[in-house]
Formats: sequence, structure tokens, C-alpha cells
Amino acid sequence: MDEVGLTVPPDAGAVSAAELRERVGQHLVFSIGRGATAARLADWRLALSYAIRDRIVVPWFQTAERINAADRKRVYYLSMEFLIGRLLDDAVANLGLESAAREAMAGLGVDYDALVRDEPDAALGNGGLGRLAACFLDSMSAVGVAGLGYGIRYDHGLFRQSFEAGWQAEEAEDWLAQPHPWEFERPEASFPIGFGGSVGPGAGDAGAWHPAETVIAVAYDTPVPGWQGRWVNTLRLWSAKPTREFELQAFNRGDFLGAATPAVLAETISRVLYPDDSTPQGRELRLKQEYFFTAASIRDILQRFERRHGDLAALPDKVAIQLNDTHPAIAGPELIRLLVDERGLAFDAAFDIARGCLHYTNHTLLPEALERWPAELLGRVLPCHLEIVERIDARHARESAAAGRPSDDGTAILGDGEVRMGTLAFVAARRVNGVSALHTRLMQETVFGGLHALHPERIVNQTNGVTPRRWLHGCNPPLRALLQEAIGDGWVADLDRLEALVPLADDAAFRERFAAAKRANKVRLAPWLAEQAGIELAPETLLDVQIKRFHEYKRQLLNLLETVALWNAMRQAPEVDWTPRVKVFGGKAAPGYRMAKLIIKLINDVARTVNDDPAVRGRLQVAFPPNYNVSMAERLIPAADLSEQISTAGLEASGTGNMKLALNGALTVGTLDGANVEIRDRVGEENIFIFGLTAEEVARRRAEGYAPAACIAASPRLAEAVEQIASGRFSPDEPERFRAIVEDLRGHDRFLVCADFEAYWQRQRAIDAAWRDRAAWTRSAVLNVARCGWFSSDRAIRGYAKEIWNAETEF
Ligand code: GL2
Repeated sequence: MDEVGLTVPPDAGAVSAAELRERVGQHLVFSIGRGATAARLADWRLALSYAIRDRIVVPWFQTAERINAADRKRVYYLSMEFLIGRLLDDAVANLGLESAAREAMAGLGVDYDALVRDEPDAALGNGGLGRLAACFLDSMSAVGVAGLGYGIRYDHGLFRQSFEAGWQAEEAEDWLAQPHPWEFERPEASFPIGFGGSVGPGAGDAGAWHPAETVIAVAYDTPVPGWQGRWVNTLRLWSAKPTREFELQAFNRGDFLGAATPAVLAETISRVLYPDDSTPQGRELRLKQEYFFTAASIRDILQRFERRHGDLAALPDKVAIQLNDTHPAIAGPELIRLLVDERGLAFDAAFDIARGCLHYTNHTLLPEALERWPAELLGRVLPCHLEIVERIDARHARESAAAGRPSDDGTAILGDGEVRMGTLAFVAARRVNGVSALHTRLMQETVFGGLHALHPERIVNQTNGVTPRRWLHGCNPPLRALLQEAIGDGWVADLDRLEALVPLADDAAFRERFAAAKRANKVRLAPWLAEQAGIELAPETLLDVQIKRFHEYKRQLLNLLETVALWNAMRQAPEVDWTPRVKVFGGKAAPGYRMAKLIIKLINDVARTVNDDPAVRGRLQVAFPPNYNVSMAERLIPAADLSEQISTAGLEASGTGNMKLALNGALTVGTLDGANVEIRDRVGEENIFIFGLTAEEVARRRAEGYAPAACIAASPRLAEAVEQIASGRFSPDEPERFRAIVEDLRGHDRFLVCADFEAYWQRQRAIDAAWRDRAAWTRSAVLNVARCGWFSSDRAIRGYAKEIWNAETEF
């Protein structure tokens, strides 16, 4: 910095509107190359983004200097997914530059809000797992952990969803079509990554891997500013580049396509995010993606360590690596390989070092979602790693036998011709964590039962959390303003301070203002909802939202069946004073997930029928705005009154949407699943609508041989709804359309929709009644906000730092 004569501003936020305006003008001309009269919205957005980024760079350097000077332990968060969303408004808020940015842009005749909305979402993730990684990045900077996120810079993020005659259609997403102003390309930070080939003998424990194919991983760094810009970490995403751009000889022969082949093959690796978060793809390209970013990250980590330290045995004191799910589980074998083959360590010493650094977060117990790679495929793509996996497995078997628990099929890494990545990650990790108290207990009792008996100290819980910056301060200006007046803004960095609201729940004047903030959010949402889904949202209507990925276990179908039954009830008893509702569905289905896509079509068909029916006008409407993403969540969550968290108990590991909605004053209707349990424990039984079977009851019902027919027979309204779907009431053009759904409900009902239907219906009617006592409802909503401080991702990150990483926090 000094060499180029830059002065370091003492405070990142200390910039006047006039100064910022000048900087924006300069960037417009000199970075974008456009004058003010010709500038389009995107040009202004880029110019402002560069001007804001300028404010982050120096604190970024300073953070690095502080970490180096103190030789702090570093935390590396390896994740296939970072579901970031937009960055401009978030950066502006973190730097405390909101009024300066607004004023600067107004002075230039540009609407700041329009600029913010012009930014494409960085959708490098599918759902909760990827969004959690993004919240954790934010919190690591907020609490001052020396953290660095590693992932893949996909050219195309999660697909864009549209509806064609109510069916989900997918289109490629292209967030990089315009320049991405937040990143810095680092061509010098690059590593060759090999695939395939063979392994020859090396010295000692070492093997010599001769890959058949090599691609280059090139780093792109995005600074991640924490609250008030006090600390700035890095997100480093890897992009795949060819070792040779071009085969000149092929080109000279006139083989133009062949000449470009190496580039095309290499770049395929970081081309697109796999759009499925429920069934792992047993595909070679997916495995290559996983190895590609993991290997580049591990090499980068070792290089950084070795620049300052000589003794590799100290690695666990200076490095904590968190594996976000099993996707980067090849980190264990890769680290061991580098230590043995390239640094000459003995296998056992290398294993102990690796296990001292690695930690693994499990995010699902669904058997079909646990990654397993055919050993044949792993051996073909990563021959050296398969050998190391076999050695790890042999060592694990010896340890098990020594502990008097011979590793049987259930706890071995290799079995049935497959490599079980969850077991590999467990065996190679110092700590393994679940993401809610219930999930962690179920991990110990079920999927990891055998391994838990062997290593009873290894599995720990860290309940998920969400960042209050984006998910309250950023997305909910009316509530933020009210909180500022009532309790100040200390809660933004210390969310437990929301507890100061508890006494205000009994203050009628405060409640009125709280309700007014919710109403303001609904008024803000209404024109958008009208445009997106043709729905009229009156502020007095109960806004009921289910926003999340489409998966059978999340039971959007249960919500839909209740919608159909409610529609029937309203038509049958028009004289009743029904509580008016708008039901909003939002979410994407994996492109290959036929049942989920059929459920989407059913929702759209029911929506059309209900919304067109004059008999329920103003009482019941169904909205399904397409292309749910982070930005849409930011619109919907502040306006929502009711949060649907209705998964089959025992199947949703945690949920994080449940936390965001409660934090914004929506009441939850939910099962005792994932973090719903902890939300109930905090907000109190009387401020949440719990229903349905517990995880234990679900297991028992299934063990006893659950048959849905009896549940359908016992509930005339469920029977009627199912029959209407079966008979084509919502699909007169194709009465058989939903046959697969009906057959599944009547025959198998794997997710116990029918078993929980009546309890859910009853709870929904209790909700109708509760909505009518608006003072009591608002009181509950205030108490939800007041008692959800614990669900901050700052709390979660402090927990990881203390109990898993053994790393310091600065603030
Ligand atoms: C998930 C779980 O399903 C979800 O319950 C949890 O909140 C998140 C984050 O821990 O992880 N697991 C998973 O594979 N996805 C999730 O959202 N996609």
C-alpha cells in the first residue's frame, strides 16, 4: 500500500456522499468507459460497486496483516456451494454507507433501489446447504475469525425456472454475462490438477501418480466485509482452465473443432452447478468437480502454511478445515497424498496430521442423499486416492478391532464395490457435526451409530444460524427502523439483544407499530405479487408462505391438499366468515426429479382453479411466483405472517428458512423436525403451531407397516381432495395427469402425508381463529422476533470456533 502512496483510511465507512459520488463518476468513465449520458443502469451499478469495493480493499489488506502478525489459526470452509445472492446492498450496509450511497446516486439522478435490483443473484448453490455457507462467510467476518471460503466459480449457477403451462422449465443461468465487479482474478494463484492415469512405486510410503489429464485451477478472490467493515475475509473460487488453450497442430491441419478440444474439456469442470441436492450424481464430471476444487484448496492451504512454518506436525495448530457435507471429503486422501508423496512423511504421521485439521458437517440423513462413489469410478479418475482410501479403511479396521468393535459392513469405508463418502469423512475428521439438536441425536443413533460407538467424542452439534445482516437488517427496513427506535442497533452484531423486546410484546402501542411494519412490508410486496402471480394481496390477508426446494419430504403436497380441502370447505359453507389467506409457494425442483415436478404442476393447476373461482374470491388465493432465489426470499420473508415448516419429522436436518421467517415475525406451523424443535423451545409452545407425528412416531408407524388408506378413509375432507385430484378436477384437459401422485398417496405415502393431514388441518383452523385476535397474534410475532436471537449465524460460528476449530474470534 505504502509503496504506491495510498493512505489508509482509518474507517472504511468514513466517506461523504459527495466523495462517493465523485468516485462513482470516475469509475463510470475510467473503469467502465462510458459517459453519464450514455450510461445504462448496469453501468451505474458497476460504477457504484467499484466505488464501494474500493472502500473494502484496504481493510481487507489490514485484516490479512493482522492475521499474519498474530500468526492466527486459519479456518478454511470448503463448500461445493455458496448461495450468495446480491452483494451490492449487503456491502453498502456492512460499511455503513447506506445514506451516502443513496445520496450520491440521487445526486447523479439514479435510483439506488433500482441499482440494487439490477444486480444478478450469485446463485452458486441449490438451497439451505449453500445458503448456510454464505451466512457462515458473513459471520466469520462479523466475529473476526481468520476464515477463508473455498468453492467453485461456476460459469452458470442454479438454473432459471419458468412455468410453461404450469410445468417447470429450466433455462441456463448466466450471472457472468456482465462483469462481476466484486472479484479479483488471481492468475498467479493457480495449481495443476490431475485426473486419471496410473500410480507407480515411490520411495517409502509414497506412490508416484502419473495423471493422464491435467487442468489448471485459477483463483478468483472476493472480499467478504464483516459488520462495520472491521474485518474482511476472502471467498476464493476456483475456475478451470486448460493447460494448453489450443492445439496448434490440429488447427493447422484444418481441424478447428479438434484444436479447441482441450479448452472445452477443461472448462467443462467449472461450467455448471449440479442442480440436484437430494440425489447425488454418480457422474464422473461431478467427481471431477469435487476433486478439482478440493485439491486446489488443499494445495493453497499447504502453500500458505509452508511460507511461514517449517514443521508440518504443527499444521493442526494453525489450520482448521471444515468440510461442508461430503462433497469435499476427498480432502483427507488428498492431504495425506501430498504429505506422503510430495513431502516424504510416513502414512500414519500424515494421517494423524490430516485428522488433526479436518472437520465434517453432515447435512442430511436421507439414505439416497448420502454420497457413494463406485470404487471402479474413483479408481479410474483418482487411482492414487483409491489406494489411499484403502489404506485409511485398513487402518480404521485395525483401530476398530483394537477397540473391541471389529468394523463390520456398517462402519467400513469400502463395501459393495462403493466408497462411502460419509464414512470416509467421519473417519478422517477430528469432529463431525450435525446441524440441529435432533439431527445430531439421530446421527448418533442411526446413520453413524456404529461409528459413534467407536468414537463417542467425535459427533457434536452446531445448530445452524442465519446472518442478521441480510436476513433482518437488509431485507426488512420497516422492522429495522422500529427496532432502532425501540432498542438501538446493537442487535445487528449481537442478536441476543432482541430479547429487550420481550416486555414490549405487552405494550399495545409497540404492538401497533410492529403490526404496521408488517403491513408496510405486505404493501411493498403487493404490486410485485400481482405482477408475478396475478394475486391481489390485501394487507389484512394472512400471508402463508412455503418457500424452499421441492422435495417430497418437505411435503408441499400436504400444504396443497389442505388448500384443496379449504377451498372445498369455503365453497360448501359460503356463509362462514372465513379468514382470508394468500398461500405462496416458491421453489425449484431438480430437473430430473419427476415427482417434484409433477407436484409443481399440480400446485399451478390448483392455483388456476382456485384463483378463477368467484366463490372464494377475496378469501383464498394461491400464488406461485417462478424462479425462487435469495432475492425473492428477501422480498417474501419480511411480509410473511405464517411460515410452513411441515417436513416429515426426522427428515429435515435443520432448516434455515424457518429461522429467517420467525426472526421476521412470522409464526410457524410446523412438525417437530430439525431446528423447529429449538425454535419451539425458545419462542414457547404458545407462540408456534406444532402438529403431527414426532420422529420416533414416524419410525414406529413405518416399522408397523404404515398404510395410508386408513388415514384417507378416516378423513372425508382428505378423501375428497384426493379424489378430486384423481378425477381430473384440476386437470380436465388430462384427467390422468396426477395419477402418479394419487397412486403414491393411496398406496405407499412414503412421507406420511395422509397420517399427518388431519392434525395439520386442525392446526390450520386454529391459525384461522388466532389470526382474528390480532393483538394476541402480534404479541406472539413480537415474541418470535425477541427470542430468535440465538439463531444468528454469529452464534453458530462462535460455537464452531470454540468447540470445533479451536480458533480465536476477534470481536
Ligand atoms: C440441507 C438440509 O436439508 C437442511 O435441513 C439444512 O438446513 C441445510 C443446511 O444445514 O442442509 N442438506 C442438504 O443437502 N441441503 C440442505 O438444505 N440441500
